[in-house]
Amino acid sequence: MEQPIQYRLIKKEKHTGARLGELITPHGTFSTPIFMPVGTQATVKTMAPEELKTIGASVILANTYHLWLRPGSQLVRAAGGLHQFMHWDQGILTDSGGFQVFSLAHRRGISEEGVTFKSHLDGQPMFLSPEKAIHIENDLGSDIMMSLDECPPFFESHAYLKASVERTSRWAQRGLQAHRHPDRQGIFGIVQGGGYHDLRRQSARDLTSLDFAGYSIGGLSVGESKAEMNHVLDFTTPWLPENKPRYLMGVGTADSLLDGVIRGIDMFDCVLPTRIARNGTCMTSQGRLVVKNAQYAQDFTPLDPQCDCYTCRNYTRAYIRHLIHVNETFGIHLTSYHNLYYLVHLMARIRQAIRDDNLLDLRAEVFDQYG
Ligand code: PRF
Ligand code: ZN
Repeated sequence: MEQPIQYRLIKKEKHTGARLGELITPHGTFSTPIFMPVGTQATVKTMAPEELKTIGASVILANTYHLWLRPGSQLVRAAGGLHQFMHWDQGILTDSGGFQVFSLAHRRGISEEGVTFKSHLDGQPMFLSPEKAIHIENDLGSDIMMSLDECPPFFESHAYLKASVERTSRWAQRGLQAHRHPDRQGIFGIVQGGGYHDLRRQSARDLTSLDFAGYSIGGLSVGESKAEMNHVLDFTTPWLPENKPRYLMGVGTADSLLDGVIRGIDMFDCVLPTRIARNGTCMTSQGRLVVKNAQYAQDFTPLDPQCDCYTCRNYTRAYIRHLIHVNETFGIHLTSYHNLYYLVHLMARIRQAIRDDNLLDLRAEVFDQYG
Protein backbone atom coordinates (compact mmCIF):
# COMPACT_ATOMS: atom_id res chain seq x y z
CA MET A 1 0.00 0.00 0.00
CA GLU A 2 1.20 3.49 -0.89
CA GLN A 3 2.04 5.40 2.29
CA PRO A 4 -0.16 8.51 2.68
CA ILE A 5 2.73 10.52 4.15
CA GLN A 6 6.13 10.39 2.52
CA TYR A 7 9.36 12.31 2.83
CA ARG A 8 11.79 12.96 0.03
CA LEU A 9 15.25 14.22 0.93
CA ILE A 10 16.41 16.65 -1.75
CA LYS A 11 19.68 18.00 -0.41
CA LYS A 12 21.81 18.26 2.70
CA GLU A 13 23.53 21.52 3.54
CA LYS A 14 27.30 21.34 3.24
CA HIS A 15 28.37 22.68 6.64
CA THR A 16 25.51 21.60 8.96
CA GLY A 17 23.01 18.76 9.42
CA ALA A 18 20.25 20.77 7.69
CA ARG A 19 18.02 18.99 5.17
CA LEU A 20 16.02 20.33 2.25
CA GLY A 21 13.14 18.01 1.49
CA GLU A 22 9.55 17.47 0.53
CA LEU A 23 6.69 16.35 2.72
CA ILE A 24 4.18 14.53 0.53
CA THR A 25 0.64 14.43 1.97
CA PRO A 26 -2.88 13.69 0.66
CA HIS A 27 -3.41 17.48 0.65
CA GLY A 28 -0.30 18.52 -1.22
CA THR A 29 3.46 18.36 -1.32
CA PHE A 30 5.28 20.89 0.86
CA SER A 31 8.90 22.02 1.03
CA THR A 32 10.74 21.37 4.28
CA PRO A 33 12.01 22.64 6.67
CA ILE A 34 8.57 24.03 7.44
CA PHE A 35 6.96 26.12 10.16
CA MET A 36 3.38 25.12 10.94
CA PRO A 37 1.05 27.77 12.42
CA VAL A 38 -1.09 26.54 15.31
CA GLY A 39 -4.88 26.43 14.89
CA THR A 40 -5.80 24.82 18.21
CA GLN A 41 -9.57 25.10 17.86
CA ALA A 42 -9.83 24.66 14.07
CA THR A 43 -8.76 28.24 13.38
CA VAL A 44 -5.38 29.96 13.37
CA LYS A 45 -6.52 32.78 15.63
CA THR A 46 -7.72 35.82 13.61
CA MET A 47 -6.52 34.40 10.27
CA ALA A 48 -8.69 33.40 7.29
CA PRO A 49 -7.43 30.34 5.40
CA GLU A 50 -6.92 32.49 2.28
CA GLU A 51 -4.61 34.76 4.26
CA LEU A 52 -2.62 31.78 5.52
CA LYS A 53 -2.19 30.67 1.91
CA THR A 54 -1.13 34.14 0.80
CA ILE A 55 1.53 34.11 3.50
CA GLY A 56 2.75 30.74 2.26
CA ALA A 57 1.67 28.53 5.16
CA SER A 58 1.16 24.95 4.00
CA VAL A 59 0.51 22.74 7.01
CA ILE A 60 -1.35 23.88 10.10
CA LEU A 61 -1.73 22.20 13.45
CA ALA A 62 -4.93 21.47 15.36
CA ASN A 63 -5.48 19.94 18.78
CA THR A 64 -7.24 16.68 19.47
CA TYR A 65 -7.87 17.63 23.09
CA HIS A 66 -9.72 20.88 22.34
CA LEU A 67 -11.71 19.57 19.36
CA TRP A 68 -12.68 16.42 21.25
CA LEU A 69 -14.17 18.57 24.05
CA ARG A 70 -15.75 21.08 21.65
CA PRO A 71 -17.38 20.63 19.16
CA GLY A 72 -16.66 16.88 19.45
CA SER A 73 -14.97 14.68 16.88
CA GLN A 74 -18.31 13.17 15.74
CA LEU A 75 -19.49 16.60 14.69
CA VAL A 76 -16.29 17.31 12.77
CA ARG A 77 -16.64 13.96 11.07
CA ALA A 78 -20.26 14.74 10.18
CA ALA A 79 -19.04 18.00 8.63
CA GLY A 80 -16.83 15.95 6.32
CA GLY A 81 -13.65 16.17 8.39
CA LEU A 82 -11.56 19.05 9.66
CA HIS A 83 -10.44 20.22 6.21
CA GLN A 84 -14.04 20.75 5.07
CA PHE A 85 -15.25 21.98 8.45
CA MET A 86 -12.69 24.81 8.58
CA HIS A 87 -12.26 25.40 4.82
CA TRP A 88 -8.57 24.48 4.66
CA ASP A 89 -7.49 22.33 1.72
CA GLN A 90 -3.80 21.97 2.58
CA GLY A 91 -2.03 19.96 5.25
CA ILE A 92 -3.35 19.44 8.77
CA LEU A 93 -1.40 17.86 11.62
CA THR A 94 -3.14 17.00 14.88
CA ASP A 95 -1.47 16.69 18.26
CA SER A 96 -2.66 13.71 20.25
CA GLY A 97 -3.93 15.45 23.37
CA GLY A 98 -1.46 14.07 25.88
CA PHE A 99 0.50 17.30 26.14
CA GLN A 100 -2.66 19.41 26.46
CA VAL A 101 -4.10 17.12 29.15
CA PHE A 102 -0.94 17.69 31.13
CA SER A 103 -0.86 21.44 30.61
CA LEU A 104 -4.60 22.27 30.85
CA ALA A 105 -6.71 19.61 32.53
CA HIS A 106 -7.26 19.11 36.27
CA ARG A 107 -6.87 16.04 38.50
CA ARG A 108 -4.85 14.03 36.01
CA GLY A 109 -4.04 10.40 36.53
CA ILE A 110 -1.88 8.23 34.35
CA SER A 111 -2.01 4.45 34.08
CA GLU A 112 -1.05 1.79 31.58
CA GLU A 113 -4.50 2.15 29.98
CA GLY A 114 -4.28 5.91 29.41
CA VAL A 115 -4.91 9.24 31.12
CA THR A 116 -7.88 10.21 33.26
CA PHE A 117 -8.55 13.88 33.92
CA LYS A 118 -11.24 16.44 34.46
CA SER A 119 -12.13 18.75 31.60
CA HIS A 120 -10.77 22.26 32.10
CA LEU A 121 -14.15 23.55 30.85
CA ASP A 122 -16.71 21.96 33.17
CA GLY A 123 -14.87 19.47 35.37
CA GLN A 124 -16.38 16.45 33.58
CA PRO A 125 -14.33 13.29 34.14
CA MET A 126 -12.65 12.16 30.90
CA PHE A 127 -10.48 9.28 29.76
CA LEU A 128 -8.04 9.30 26.88
CA SER A 129 -6.27 6.14 25.72
CA PRO A 130 -3.83 5.73 22.83
CA GLU A 131 -6.59 4.02 20.83
CA LYS A 132 -9.11 6.74 21.65
CA ALA A 133 -6.67 9.50 20.61
CA ILE A 134 -6.13 7.85 17.22
CA HIS A 135 -9.87 7.29 16.73
CA ILE A 136 -10.57 10.96 17.45
CA GLU A 137 -7.80 11.94 15.01
CA ASN A 138 -9.29 9.50 12.48
CA ASP A 139 -12.62 11.33 12.85
CA LEU A 140 -10.91 14.71 12.46
CA GLY A 141 -9.26 13.41 9.28
CA SER A 142 -5.91 15.16 9.71
CA ASP A 143 -3.12 14.21 7.31
CA ILE A 144 -0.62 13.64 10.10
CA MET A 145 -1.63 12.32 13.51
CA MET A 146 0.44 12.15 16.67
CA SER A 147 0.35 9.06 18.84
CA LEU A 148 -0.51 9.59 22.50
CA ASP A 149 2.59 10.27 24.57
CA GLU A 150 3.43 11.45 28.05
CA CYS A 151 5.43 14.68 28.13
CA PRO A 152 6.98 14.62 31.61
CA PRO A 153 8.97 17.53 33.05
CA PHE A 154 12.52 17.73 31.63
CA PHE A 155 14.07 17.37 35.08
CA GLU A 156 12.11 14.31 36.24
CA SER A 157 14.17 11.46 37.72
CA HIS A 158 15.80 8.88 35.50
CA ALA A 159 13.62 6.16 37.04
CA TYR A 160 10.40 8.03 36.32
CA LEU A 161 11.45 8.97 32.79
CA LYS A 162 12.46 5.40 32.02
CA ALA A 163 9.07 4.03 33.02
CA SER A 164 7.39 6.87 31.12
CA VAL A 165 9.38 6.31 27.91
CA GLU A 166 8.57 2.60 28.01
CA ARG A 167 4.89 3.30 28.46
CA THR A 168 4.93 5.88 25.66
CA SER A 169 6.47 3.21 23.39
CA ARG A 170 3.70 0.74 24.27
CA TRP A 171 1.12 3.45 23.66
CA ALA A 172 2.70 4.20 20.29
CA GLN A 173 2.32 0.57 19.24
CA ARG A 174 -1.30 0.48 20.45
CA GLY A 175 -2.05 3.64 18.48
CA LEU A 176 -0.62 2.16 15.28
CA GLN A 177 -2.79 -0.92 15.71
CA ALA A 178 -5.93 1.14 16.30
CA HIS A 179 -5.46 3.23 13.14
CA ARG A 180 -8.63 3.07 10.99
CA HIS A 181 -7.45 4.92 7.85
CA PRO A 182 -3.85 3.89 7.10
CA ASP A 183 -4.52 4.71 3.43
CA ARG A 184 -5.34 8.40 4.11
CA GLN A 185 -3.56 9.44 7.32
CA GLY A 186 -0.06 8.92 8.70
CA ILE A 187 1.03 8.61 12.35
CA PHE A 188 4.20 10.00 13.91
CA GLY A 189 5.78 8.47 17.00
CA ILE A 190 7.05 10.88 19.66
CA VAL A 191 10.54 10.46 21.10
CA GLN A 192 10.74 11.38 24.81
CA GLY A 193 13.37 10.79 27.49
CA GLY A 194 14.11 14.22 29.00
CA GLY A 195 17.80 15.10 28.94
CA TYR A 196 19.04 11.52 29.24
CA HIS A 197 21.13 10.10 26.42
CA ASP A 198 20.24 6.46 27.16
CA LEU A 199 16.49 7.15 27.45
CA ARG A 200 16.33 9.19 24.25
CA ARG A 201 18.18 6.35 22.53
CA GLN A 202 15.82 3.76 23.94
CA SER A 203 12.80 5.84 22.91
CA ALA A 204 14.19 6.38 19.39
CA ARG A 205 15.01 2.66 19.05
CA ASP A 206 11.58 1.52 20.25
CA LEU A 207 9.75 3.89 17.92
CA THR A 208 11.92 3.43 14.85
CA SER A 209 11.40 -0.33 15.12
CA LEU A 210 7.73 0.46 14.41
CA ASP A 211 6.68 1.76 11.02
CA PHE A 212 5.74 5.37 11.69
CA ALA A 213 5.35 7.91 8.89
CA GLY A 214 7.68 10.26 10.75
CA TYR A 215 9.21 11.00 14.11
CA SER A 216 8.53 13.82 16.55
CA ILE A 217 10.85 14.96 19.26
CA GLY A 218 8.80 15.85 22.32
CA GLY A 219 9.62 16.87 25.86
CA LEU A 220 11.72 19.85 24.78
CA SER A 221 11.11 23.58 25.17
CA VAL A 222 9.48 22.79 28.51
CA GLY A 223 11.74 24.93 30.71
CA GLU A 224 15.23 23.57 29.99
CA SER A 225 17.90 25.90 28.57
CA LYS A 226 18.52 26.31 24.85
CA ALA A 227 21.91 24.65 25.31
CA GLU A 228 20.22 21.63 26.88
CA MET A 229 17.69 21.43 24.07
CA ASN A 230 20.43 21.64 21.44
CA HIS A 231 22.42 18.97 23.24
CA VAL A 232 19.46 16.56 23.19
CA LEU A 233 18.91 17.27 19.47
CA ASP A 234 22.61 16.71 18.76
CA PHE A 235 22.44 13.13 19.92
CA THR A 236 18.82 12.30 19.09
CA THR A 237 18.37 13.22 15.42
CA PRO A 238 21.18 10.88 14.24
CA TRP A 239 19.12 7.94 15.59
CA LEU A 240 16.17 8.83 13.36
CA PRO A 241 15.86 7.41 9.83
CA GLU A 242 17.01 9.65 6.97
CA ASN A 243 13.99 8.82 4.85
CA LYS A 244 11.35 10.04 7.33
CA PRO A 245 10.47 13.58 8.45
CA ARG A 246 11.55 14.83 11.91
CA TYR A 247 9.32 17.19 13.84
CA LEU A 248 10.40 19.25 16.86
CA MET A 249 7.21 19.91 18.83
CA GLY A 250 6.32 23.31 20.23
CA VAL A 251 9.40 25.24 19.15
CA GLY A 252 9.07 28.55 17.31
CA THR A 253 11.54 31.27 18.22
CA ALA A 254 13.67 32.45 15.31
CA ASP A 255 16.93 31.30 16.91
CA SER A 256 15.56 27.88 17.91
CA LEU A 257 14.28 27.25 14.38
CA LEU A 258 17.79 27.79 13.06
CA ASP A 259 19.34 25.65 15.79
CA GLY A 260 16.82 22.88 15.06
CA VAL A 261 17.25 22.97 11.29
CA ILE A 262 21.02 22.83 11.68
CA ARG A 263 20.56 19.62 13.67
CA GLY A 264 18.39 17.98 11.02
CA ILE A 265 14.84 18.96 12.05
CA ASP A 266 12.29 19.31 9.22
CA MET A 267 9.11 20.49 10.93
CA PHE A 268 8.22 22.93 13.71
CA ASP A 269 5.08 24.36 15.28
CA CYS A 270 4.52 26.95 17.96
CA VAL A 271 1.78 29.18 19.36
CA LEU A 272 4.40 31.87 20.00
CA PRO A 273 3.89 34.08 16.89
CA THR A 274 0.12 34.26 17.32
CA ARG A 275 0.17 34.37 21.12
CA ILE A 276 2.61 37.27 21.45
CA ALA A 277 0.79 39.03 18.59
CA ARG A 278 -2.28 39.20 20.80
CA ASN A 279 -0.42 41.13 23.43
CA GLY A 280 1.12 43.47 20.91
CA THR A 281 4.56 41.90 20.43
CA CYS A 282 6.11 41.44 17.00
CA MET A 283 8.99 39.41 15.61
CA THR A 284 11.01 41.67 13.34
CA SER A 285 14.34 41.92 11.56
CA GLN A 286 15.41 44.11 14.51
CA GLY A 287 14.38 41.57 17.14
CA ARG A 288 11.20 41.69 19.20
CA LEU A 289 9.19 44.87 19.06
CA VAL A 290 6.46 45.60 21.62
CA VAL A 291 4.29 47.82 19.42
CA LYS A 292 1.85 48.33 22.32
CA ASN A 293 4.45 50.48 24.07
CA ALA A 294 3.90 54.22 24.39
CA GLN A 295 7.12 54.96 22.52
CA TYR A 296 5.37 53.99 19.26
CA ALA A 297 2.38 56.31 19.70
CA GLN A 298 3.65 58.71 17.02
CA ASP A 299 5.79 56.32 15.02
CA PHE A 300 4.53 56.35 11.43
CA THR A 301 6.91 53.65 10.17
CA PRO A 302 5.94 50.01 9.56
CA LEU A 303 6.34 47.30 12.23
CA ASP A 304 9.37 46.01 10.33
CA PRO A 305 10.85 48.24 7.62
CA GLN A 306 12.40 45.14 6.00
CA CYS A 307 9.11 43.23 5.80
CA ASP A 308 6.81 43.30 2.77
CA CYS A 309 3.78 41.63 4.36
CA TYR A 310 0.28 43.10 4.06
CA THR A 311 0.55 44.67 7.53
CA CYS A 312 3.92 46.31 6.92
CA ARG A 313 2.99 47.54 3.42
CA ASN A 314 -0.14 49.32 4.63
CA TYR A 315 -0.08 50.23 8.32
CA THR A 316 2.08 52.12 10.78
CA ARG A 317 3.23 51.28 14.28
CA ALA A 318 1.19 54.23 15.55
CA TYR A 319 -2.01 52.91 13.97
CA ILE A 320 -1.50 49.34 15.18
CA ARG A 321 -0.63 50.57 18.66
CA HIS A 322 -3.81 52.64 18.68
CA LEU A 323 -5.97 49.66 17.65
CA ILE A 324 -4.49 47.40 20.32
CA HIS A 325 -4.73 50.19 22.89
CA VAL A 326 -8.49 50.61 22.31
CA ASN A 327 -9.05 46.85 22.05
CA GLU A 328 -9.97 46.77 18.38
CA THR A 329 -9.61 43.19 17.10
CA PHE A 330 -8.17 44.36 13.78
CA GLY A 331 -5.01 45.31 15.66
CA ILE A 332 -4.26 41.76 16.75
CA HIS A 333 -5.17 40.53 13.29
CA LEU A 334 -2.47 42.78 11.82
CA THR A 335 0.18 41.69 14.33
CA SER A 336 -0.76 38.00 13.95
CA TYR A 337 -0.50 38.30 10.18
CA HIS A 338 2.92 39.91 10.39
CA ASN A 339 4.35 37.43 12.92
CA LEU A 340 3.24 34.40 10.91
CA TYR A 341 4.61 35.97 7.75
CA TYR A 342 7.91 36.60 9.52
CA LEU A 343 8.35 32.93 10.55
CA VAL A 344 7.04 31.42 7.32
CA HIS A 345 9.39 33.68 5.37
CA LEU A 346 12.27 32.96 7.68
CA MET A 347 11.72 29.29 6.77
CA ALA A 348 11.74 30.14 3.06
CA ARG A 349 15.06 31.93 3.61
CA ILE A 350 16.36 28.93 5.53
CA ARG A 351 15.46 26.62 2.63
CA GLN A 352 17.24 28.94 0.21
CA ALA A 353 20.29 29.02 2.46
CA ILE A 354 20.34 25.20 2.47
CA ARG A 355 20.32 25.26 -1.35
CA ASP A 356 23.14 27.82 -1.30
CA ASP A 357 25.14 26.09 1.48
CA ASN A 358 25.28 29.29 3.55
CA LEU A 359 22.95 28.50 6.44
CA LEU A 360 25.53 29.47 9.07
CA ASP A 361 25.59 33.00 7.65
CA LEU A 362 21.81 33.24 8.04
CA ARG A 363 22.11 31.86 11.56
CA ALA A 364 24.65 34.55 12.45
CA GLU A 365 22.36 37.24 11.02
CA VAL A 366 19.32 36.04 13.01
CA PHE A 367 21.33 35.61 16.21
CA ASP A 368 22.54 39.17 15.79
CA GLN A 369 18.93 40.35 15.73
CA TYR A 370 17.70 38.15 18.57
CA GLY A 371 20.87 37.72 20.61
N1 PRF B 1 4.22 15.97 23.17
C1 PRF B 1 3.08 16.28 22.46
N2 PRF B 1 2.82 17.53 22.07
C2 PRF B 1 3.70 18.50 22.37
C3 PRF B 1 4.88 18.25 23.09
C4 PRF B 1 5.17 16.92 23.50
O1 PRF B 1 6.19 16.59 24.12
C5 PRF B 1 5.53 19.48 23.22
C6 PRF B 1 6.82 19.74 23.91
N3 PRF B 1 7.41 20.95 23.53
C7 PRF B 1 4.73 20.43 22.58
N4 PRF B 1 3.64 19.82 22.09
N5 PRF B 1 2.21 15.31 22.17
ZN1 ZN C 1 5.29 42.54 8.21
